[in-house]
Amino acid sequence: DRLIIAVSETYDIVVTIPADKTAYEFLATPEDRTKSTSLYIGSGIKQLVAPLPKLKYFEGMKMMNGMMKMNGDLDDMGMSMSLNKMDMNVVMYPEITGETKPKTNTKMEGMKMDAEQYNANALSDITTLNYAMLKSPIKTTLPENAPVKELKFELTGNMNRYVWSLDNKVVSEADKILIKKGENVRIVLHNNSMMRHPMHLHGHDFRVLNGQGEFAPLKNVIDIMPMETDTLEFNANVDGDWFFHCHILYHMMSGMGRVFTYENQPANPEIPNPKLAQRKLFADDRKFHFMAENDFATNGNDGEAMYQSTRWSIGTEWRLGYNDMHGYETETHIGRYIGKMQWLMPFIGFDWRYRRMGEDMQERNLFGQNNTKDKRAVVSLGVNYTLPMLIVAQAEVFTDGKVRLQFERKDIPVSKRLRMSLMWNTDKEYMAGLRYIITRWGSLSSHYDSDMGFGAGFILNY
Ligand SMILES: [Cu+2]
Repeated sequence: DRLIIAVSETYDIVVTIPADKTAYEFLATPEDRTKSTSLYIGSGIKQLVAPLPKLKYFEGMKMMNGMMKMNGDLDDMGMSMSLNKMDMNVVMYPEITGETKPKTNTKMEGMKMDAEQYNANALSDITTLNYAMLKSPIKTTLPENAPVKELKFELTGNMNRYVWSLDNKVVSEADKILIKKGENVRIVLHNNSMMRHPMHLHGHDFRVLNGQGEFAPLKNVIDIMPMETDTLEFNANVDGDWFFHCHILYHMMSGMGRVFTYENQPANPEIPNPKLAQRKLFADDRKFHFMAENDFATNGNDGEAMYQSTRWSIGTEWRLGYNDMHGYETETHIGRYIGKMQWLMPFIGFDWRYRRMGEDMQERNLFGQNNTKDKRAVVSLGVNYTLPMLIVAQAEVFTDGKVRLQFERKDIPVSKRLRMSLMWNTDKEYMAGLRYIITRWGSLSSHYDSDMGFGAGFILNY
């Protein structure tokens, strides 16, 4: 059997030890399967478990690429998923779907492919335990006749920018959720993001409505897979401000949570300064993060640095040639991401360039505008829009009257380690590049660039 335990989830498991002089291996491994630990249950001859095979990450990436609809919502193909019964990640688990392509299992015949291709228990003889199988040994029903408050949350996020939220709002952008003492609170959660989120509520155990009726299990963490909808309920019976959040700490820090608070409750003596406490909580998702990379190439240095938060972006790109003819160029954009999917980013920009062209050389852009100045320092207004296939379209108007349209797609996965980038703009500049990822922080690169020609180098990234 397999049991997938989410971050911060806890289980007490009762194991029956067979009385046949055999020690059975109990193997635990993190989800990325890089390490493992085992203990042996029973005494006698050790019965070993085969180590779990490596995940098929590339299959997982292809699966995720097919999941999103044009408006950014996830496409559940008409399956109503809940309680971990279907798991898109099975495409990455070789023990379920085989080493290379999905196993053609006799069990599959006659089943509707769409609905069952992610049902681990239909695909394999291994049993994958899920929430629908949990049952409380005692009745867990809530007080009858209590008023019911229903709350709905959509788990939202942006894989590209690593923004995580509820209903597209981070903690510091949302109000506290007011609940009344005595009422039964029902929470419906739908995961419209591409990652699993173990949602955790402080101060209460909630019932997971999993089809077990009066014996619904009590938990305080529920792991919700992409496209799943789950319903929880609890009786509001403990005063306080209680954090409800994704327990993947990176997601929590980026703002995936809410504070539940009781109406008209007495002041909490443990929080003498509520304003300060709130400011500290909000500081988490208001933090900026820094990224930078530079390609040390035979034809120059090519790089960028970004300083970004949930909504804001300050970014600089540079191209520094090794001589005046190639020139030196930087573009800085300060913008704000707009909308649920953050596909739109209006920005103000600052461009600076120095180069020395030959005396008779003139450049003309696609709109017939001349481009003669060797020194150029201009301010701009512009907008980025992310098109399908993650192509970023950029329109920019500069203070010297120039207009530029640009299309760029970075990081096209060609194979596991090979990435391609393409760029073209109306200044008739273009670039095509390949990078081969060696480690997390370094890649080999080669690119062709209309300004600086062919180059090969090494990209360092932070
Ligand atoms: Cu999360």
